[in-house]
Amino acid sequence: MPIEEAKLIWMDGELVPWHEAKIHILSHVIHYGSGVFEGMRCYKTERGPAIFRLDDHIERLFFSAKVYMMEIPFSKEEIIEACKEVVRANGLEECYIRPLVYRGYGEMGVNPLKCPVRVAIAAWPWGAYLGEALERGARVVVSTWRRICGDVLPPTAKACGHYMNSQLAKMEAILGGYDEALMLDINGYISEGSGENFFMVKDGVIITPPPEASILLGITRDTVIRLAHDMGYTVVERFISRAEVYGADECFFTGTAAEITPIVEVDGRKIGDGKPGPVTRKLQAKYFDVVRGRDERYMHWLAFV
Ligand code: PPE
Repeated sequence: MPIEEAKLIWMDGELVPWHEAKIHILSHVIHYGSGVFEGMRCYKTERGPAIFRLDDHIERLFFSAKVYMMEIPFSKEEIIEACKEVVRANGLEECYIRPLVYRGYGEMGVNPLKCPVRVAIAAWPWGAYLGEALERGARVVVSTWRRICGDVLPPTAKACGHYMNSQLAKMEAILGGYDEALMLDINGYISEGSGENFFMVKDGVIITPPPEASILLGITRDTVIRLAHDMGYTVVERFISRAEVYGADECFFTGTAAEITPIVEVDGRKIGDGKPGPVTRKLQAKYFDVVRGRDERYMHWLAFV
């Protein structure tokens, strides 16, 4: 998907024109993947544009930075305010927001400790992450690439370099004619997609892999767990085997970018009747109501810009 350009990008405290938001080629992040980032969505609501779970995303950004010993030269409050400012300054109503904390120009070599930590925040309009799959459901294949495990690279940190693992899985899936990859953890249990968490529904129970299955602790995953619970469903976090997925009644992905995307096929096996399932549809509808400020009970998750 080509980027739909906006006007201004926040860099280290200043708004700079889109095409001037540049860094030096010898910046540490470019060579060694030394950055951490977030992805948020801002939705149009009756009371104006609102960023969904902004505080939680910034909390995770600071956690990821801590894992990689990057001291962010701004407070959480300053970053939160900057995210809102970027949306306002670009006059956007619905957009994706990408804060990035990275090691800049200063020294070469693996040791990152003396490279400056810099921050950028961009926002642009971004449609459905998996395209038409949001409606018709995604065709998914289990990847031959295993998800990074915690004693190699900690999957709970959302770090730039970690996405080389996701890219291997994604390319394989796309070149094989599928919409997305489903990765197994190092023990062969279901982990997550290249940029989404995984859920399945069996006999009315909603099941998702636990934090120990090498997943990013997705904020959409947390949202869905809470909404499902409030809707009266039983939600279980436990290890899921590959074959168990083939027998699921429904499956879906969750993510800020992917939102709630139904999965209708895994490894050539139809899931349920091969169409997005009723529980998935109900959760999808509830999710869109919540992010667009149409459900008073969850207004505390909205940060108006
Ligand atoms: N797992 C991975 C590996 C992942 O990248 C994401 C988000 C999730 C789970 C879901 O997390 P959350 O957004 O908090 O519910 N992926 C982001 C980046 C996608 C991209 O291609 O870039 C996103 O959805 O914003």
